[in-house]
Amino acid sequence: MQSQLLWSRRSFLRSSSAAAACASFGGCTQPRDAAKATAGKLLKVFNWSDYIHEEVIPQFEADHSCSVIYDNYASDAELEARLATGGGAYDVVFPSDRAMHALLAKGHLAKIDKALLPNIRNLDPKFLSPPFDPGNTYSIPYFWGTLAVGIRTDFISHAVQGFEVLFDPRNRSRITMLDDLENVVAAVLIHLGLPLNSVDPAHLAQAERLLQEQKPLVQAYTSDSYKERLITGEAWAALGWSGDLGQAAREEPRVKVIVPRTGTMTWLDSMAIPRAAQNAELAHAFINYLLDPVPAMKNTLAVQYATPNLAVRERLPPAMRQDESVYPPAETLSRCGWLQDRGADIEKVEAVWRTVRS
Ligand code: SPD
Repeated sequence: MQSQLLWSRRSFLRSSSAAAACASFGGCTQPRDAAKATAGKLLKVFNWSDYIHEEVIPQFEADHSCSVIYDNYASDAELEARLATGGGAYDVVFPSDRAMHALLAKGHLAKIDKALLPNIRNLDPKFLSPPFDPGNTYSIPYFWGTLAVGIRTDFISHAVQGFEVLFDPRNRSRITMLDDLENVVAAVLIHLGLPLNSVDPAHLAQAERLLQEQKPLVQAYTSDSYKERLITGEAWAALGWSGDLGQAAREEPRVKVIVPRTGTMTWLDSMAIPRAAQNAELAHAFINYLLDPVPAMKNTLAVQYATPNLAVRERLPPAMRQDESVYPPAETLSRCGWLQDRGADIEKVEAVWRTVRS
């Protein structure tokens, strides 16, 4: 069957060096039997925007003689809401470590059959069996990254250390913040020198005060358009995720990505199969394909996030392997932290966000 694209809300990336870099792997390693079994089927994928190379889906369709519907989202909250209502009936989704807690607690994910994922051997063991999913029963690592800051160096020429630039009145109406309560509150707590997972009412009150003071400086709370705003110069400083900021810097060299040396939040997005998936077999084939070094290299070069795929990382062009905005030095990472599941206390963080966004 020819590639039958049923795209909706596509968000693909191209990277010029991908083809050359992939040649070194000598082609894809997809089991032939798997391709036969999935022929003529439909796969529904729900992924973050700008999180895949533009050739990867068409190539998977061609290899497996199947069709893919590929939809995008911009926040964990959107994914959680979609799975809660059963909308979309997706076969593969990409929750962050934080969302995994919520989705597992609500029973929204299906177990993964690792026997169907021979390419799992390409993953760096240090990303396997994360605390939120011991034994990778429900999730397989996709990319990891940091909460970072992007600036336009032509408008902000002084030295920037990290989050402080987001609260600088000189950048009034030129600042964008993620539209994501946990990420924003974590950034503010870190900036204030407080634990990023704190639910101490005094700490949260400080965070709320600062966010209220910052409000007149903020151009937009957005989890997807900040990349474009930095590229055009409409925004001068943005709180964002490292790879999206890296994509902006690739397009516009006056964008600089800063991973705060004081430490920041790290996160890991994984591939998972919803319990309501209609085609678990094809979902496994797709996950296995994304673990294959050829598509995984294309994706890594395109998205500018850090790969947990060792087979890819070892072959990255040195400039990217050594890029500290993608792979921060161990010293910076030692000061970083992950979002924790705060149980019912999350309501206190949500209350801060409600007040700020009202
Ligand atoms: N454009 C892809 C963005 C992926 C960001 N995932 C980050 C999750 C942090 N909670």
